[in-house]
Amino acid sequence: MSTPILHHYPPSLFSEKIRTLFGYLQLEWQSVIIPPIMPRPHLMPLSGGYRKTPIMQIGANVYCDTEIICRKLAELTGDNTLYAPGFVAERVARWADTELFRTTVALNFRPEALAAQMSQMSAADMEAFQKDRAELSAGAPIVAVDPAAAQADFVSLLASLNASLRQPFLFGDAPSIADFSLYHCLWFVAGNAANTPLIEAWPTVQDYLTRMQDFGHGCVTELAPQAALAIGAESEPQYPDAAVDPRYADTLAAGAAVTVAPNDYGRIPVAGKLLSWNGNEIVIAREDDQAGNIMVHFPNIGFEVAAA
Ligand SMILES: N[C@@H](CCC(=O)N[C@@H](CS)C(=O)NCC(=O)O)C(=O)O
Repeated sequence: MSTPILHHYPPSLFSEKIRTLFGYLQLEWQSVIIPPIMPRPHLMPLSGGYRKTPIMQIGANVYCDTEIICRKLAELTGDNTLYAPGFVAERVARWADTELFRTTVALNFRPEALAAQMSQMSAADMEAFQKDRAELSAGAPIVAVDPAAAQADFVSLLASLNASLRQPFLFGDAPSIADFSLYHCLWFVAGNAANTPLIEAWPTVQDYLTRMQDFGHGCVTELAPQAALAIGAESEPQYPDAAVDPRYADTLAAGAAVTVAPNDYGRIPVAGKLLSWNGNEIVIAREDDQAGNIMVHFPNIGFEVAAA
């Protein structure tokens, strides 16, 4: 197996979910640091236009969205703990990655939290960042929650978590996929100095955060974006095992020209030939001038497939 490559940037919370999973699974990986805003000229040839962060690459196979990245890492390592609690853990993970994520973004948009963040950014960088994120959400704002309501919601979450965590992780002695999704949201909030008083009131939650943080980030080496693109171009993609399941694909058959896009924000369609579609995953094949033959993997959940 070639080493997983993660295209990410340090403050990205969804990237922290994967970095911590690398730590838990004690994996070796290569890190490509991308800019927090577009353009990303060495990454787009690999992803076909998908622009959320992070993106994982294994040779000429490219994984978009942490849902499918986590499944791939569990499969690669033969891990049998992450998905062991089943339905409930998968649904808690989904809730954290969508609803709780939006609450935490709203929380970090409180004036005092924005001021703490902005103190590390120049006015020009802040303006470029806001313009980029407006394009990302394309008229459908990610933050639709009032900051004060987000704070009230978040404090009640902390109180409930603090009172109910009686074991090291949400579903027992080993972490499940739900812990990694909950953790990256808590990490994002805890990383803003304005939120310190919110978190420090809850010792059990703090211990939980420390337990997750102690997994570290695995064994990482740096890689230049150009080198990652060259790896994609030089590698042959690995074909998926699963076929196109008509229960998901409806009228679309293997080989159909399709586009795949997230159904929330950053709805940039990626075009290719449908290879595989099952309950967990959609895979398309692309031919790219710079990256060569690439297979792009998306989760079944949160994405829309259309005939091209
Ligand atoms: N559902 C996606 C969400 C990813 C996401 O929203 N990531 C943020 C960064 S933490 C993002 O893409 N921001 C815009 C960007 O980096 O271009 C996943 O699980 O990977």
